[in-house]
Amino acid sequence: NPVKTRKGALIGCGFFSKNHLHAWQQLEGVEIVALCDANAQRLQEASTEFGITKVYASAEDLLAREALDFVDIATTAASHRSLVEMAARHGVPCICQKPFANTLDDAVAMIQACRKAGVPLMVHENFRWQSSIQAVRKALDEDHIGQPFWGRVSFRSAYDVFSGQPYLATEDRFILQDLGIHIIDIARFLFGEVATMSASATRINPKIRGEDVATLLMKHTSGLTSVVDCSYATANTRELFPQTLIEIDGALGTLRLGADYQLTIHVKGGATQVVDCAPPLHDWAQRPWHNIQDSVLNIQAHWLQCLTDAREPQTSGVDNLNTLVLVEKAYESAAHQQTTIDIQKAT
Ligand code: NAD
Ligand code: 89V
Repeated sequence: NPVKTRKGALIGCGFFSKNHLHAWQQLEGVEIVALCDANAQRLQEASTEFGITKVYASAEDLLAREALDFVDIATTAASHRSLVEMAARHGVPCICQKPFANTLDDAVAMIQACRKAGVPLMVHENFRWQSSIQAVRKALDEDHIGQPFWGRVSFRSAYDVFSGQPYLATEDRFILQDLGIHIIDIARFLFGEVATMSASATRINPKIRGEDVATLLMKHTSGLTSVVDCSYATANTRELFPQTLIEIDGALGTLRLGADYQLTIHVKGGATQVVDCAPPLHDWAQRPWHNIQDSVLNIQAHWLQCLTDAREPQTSGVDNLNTLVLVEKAYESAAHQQTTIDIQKAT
C-alpha cells in the first residue's frame, strides 16, 4: 500500500519555524501545504525559502479553507490557547510548540478542547528526542547501573540566545519558562514523575528582565533524588551550548553524559564503556544547533508515526502538563524561600 501523504500547515513562520519546515521536508509521507503568519514579511520569506505558495495571514482563514491532517503551531506561548482551540473546533490534530501555555488554566483548556473534539495534541517538547538523551534512556533501560538513586540534569551556558529570540530578554519569566522547561522534561523522561520539589532562581545579567539562573531539587515518586540546574550566566572555559549534561548514580554503577555527547557507563568493579552519541549534522543544520535540529526531526517523525498508529504522542498535552506544573511550582518555591512543594500527577 502506498504511504498516505499527510497534509499539514505551519502557523508561525518565525525564528525557530525554519527547523520545523526543513525537518518536514526531510520526512517521508508528509507535506506542508500552507503557511500562516500574521506578519506579512515573515510569511513571504518562508513561502519563498520553502516553495510553499499557499499563504494565510489569519489562522481562521487557513483552517476554514484548507483540508488538513494536522497543524503545526510554532508561535510563542501567548497565542497557543486560541490557536489550539481553533484547530480543535475545526477537528484538526495539532502540534503546539513549548512553552505549551503561560498558565496552567490555559493548558487544561487546550487539553479539554482537543479531548472534546477527539483530536490528537502533541506539545513540541523536543529535547528528550536529542540523540544523547535517547542514548541515556537506552542505557537506563538496559540496566547497566542497577536502580538509579540520584541524578543531575545540567545546562550551563553564556551563549547569546537574545539576538535570535529577543523576546527572551524582555519577558518577566526567562530561564525556567524557556529552557528549564526542557531540562525538567528530561528529568521526568529519565527519572519519572516528581513527588516533591523546591527551587531557587535569580538574575545575574542586568540587561534582561527575567531570571537567568535556576536550580531545582526534586524527590521522584521512585525515591530517586534529582537536581536540575540551568544557567545562561555561566561563562565556562568551553561554551557547550546547547548541550545538556547528565550524571546518574545507580546501585551498580554510574552514567555520565559529558561534553561533546560522550556517554560514559561505568559498572562497579567492572568495565567502563564510552559511547559517542553525537547527533547527525543534517544538510540544513548548523553547529551548534544541530543537536536541537536533529531532535526536531525526531519528534516530528514520532508525531507521524503516532498518527499512523492512532497512538498518543509521548509529550501529549496531558503529559506536558506535568512538566508545566513543575515550572509553575518552581517559580512559586523560588518566590517563597525555596519552600518544598508537593506535586500531584496530572491525568
Ligand atoms: P518568533 O517570535 O520568532 O516567531 C513567532 C511567529 O509567530 C512570528 O512571526 C509571529 O508573527 C507569529 N504569530 C504569533 N501569533 C500568531 C497568530 N495568532 N497567527 C499567526 N501568526 C502568529 O518566535 P520563535 O523564536 O520562532 O519561537 C516560537 C516558539 O518556539 C516559542 O514558543 C519558543 O519558545 C519555541 N522555541 C522552541 C525551541 C525548541 O527547541 N523546541 C527553540 C526555540 C524556540
Ligand atoms: O530550545 C529553546 O526553547 C530555545 C533555547 C535553546 C534558546 O532556549 O529557546
